[in-house]
Amino acid sequence: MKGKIKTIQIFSITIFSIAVIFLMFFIIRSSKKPVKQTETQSGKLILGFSQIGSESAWRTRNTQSIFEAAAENDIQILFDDAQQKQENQLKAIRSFIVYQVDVIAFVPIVEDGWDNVLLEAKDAGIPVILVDRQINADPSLYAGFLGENGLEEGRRAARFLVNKCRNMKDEVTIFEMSGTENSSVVRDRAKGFREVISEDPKFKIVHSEDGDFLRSRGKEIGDNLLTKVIIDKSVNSRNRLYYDGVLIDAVYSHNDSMTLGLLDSLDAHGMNTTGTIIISVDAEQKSIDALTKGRLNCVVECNPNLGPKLMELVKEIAAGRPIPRITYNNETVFTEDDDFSKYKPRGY
Ligand code: GYE
Repeated sequence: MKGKIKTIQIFSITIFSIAVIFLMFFIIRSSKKPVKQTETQSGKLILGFSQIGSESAWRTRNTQSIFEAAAENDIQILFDDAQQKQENQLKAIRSFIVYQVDVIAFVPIVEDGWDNVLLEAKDAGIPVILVDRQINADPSLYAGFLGENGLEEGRRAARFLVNKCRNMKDEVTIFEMSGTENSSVVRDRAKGFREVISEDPKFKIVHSEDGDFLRSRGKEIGDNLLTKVIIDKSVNSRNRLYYDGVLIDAVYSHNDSMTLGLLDSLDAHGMNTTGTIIISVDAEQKSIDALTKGRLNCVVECNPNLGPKLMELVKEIAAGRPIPRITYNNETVFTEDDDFSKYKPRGY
């Protein structure tokens, strides 16, 4: 009997001490507040970054610039490539909120449809920075914008054309290749360009075609134009472009990828359109090379290197300090009149 009591005592003491250990464990655990894992674990800031995709050399360089600058600033990036789909960006931003990143930055592929997800970020207390493109939304839903001044880029393209055609009395016909529909950058590049050419009625945009910022689309547009030229025997010139039988004096392309696509098409048809003025935007190396070879007349720079400035803004906002509503990147214009020997490698 004594033995049995002893066993029961030992057994109950063991159970009791295990229970105590468990209890202590839970008390310790529950006393710990679920803090953002950044500060405690790595002490690093975490930036959730949603990129729209990799549709152009410009975009690829833009992404690289952000990763390089994050590494230099010891900022951890949660990165998402949305493959050109807004719904993927919305999903990515929601996952950043769940993860409780310190700051969210994203390139809005189009202008509309962001209010709800940005409200969720605001409710979660996570500041948001717009990168490269702008949106139509309640301004209180994001802290600021960093990127290009698309309006000024459009104006610069037009100013080159106006100057180039200053001695031309007759009508100047323009064929426009525009980028991703409903994106702020297309809205602004189109508006800035029209603002300047509208000062002289001789400038006429005969057609505007959406090439979605893609080289493949640029080639398609070129092929369509050229096929028409070849079929339509009425037009006798093989170094000029025509749209619906109308001679095109100038092409205004919203990005280099589409422009290079158009040059691909001209090459494929054995045509060199030295007679057509071609103006492009971005200034990637391949288009600067085409400019120096006389295949383009003007390239308006859009600077993809937004990384360093973005990390500055991320650190400011994470420290609870305000950032400017708008921060434009520095940009220039390259033209056929430049001293090409002064050109530096573009890096993209
Ligand atoms: O011009 C183009 C890219 O948003 C400014 O997007 C950017 C544009 C750039 O696809 O190459």
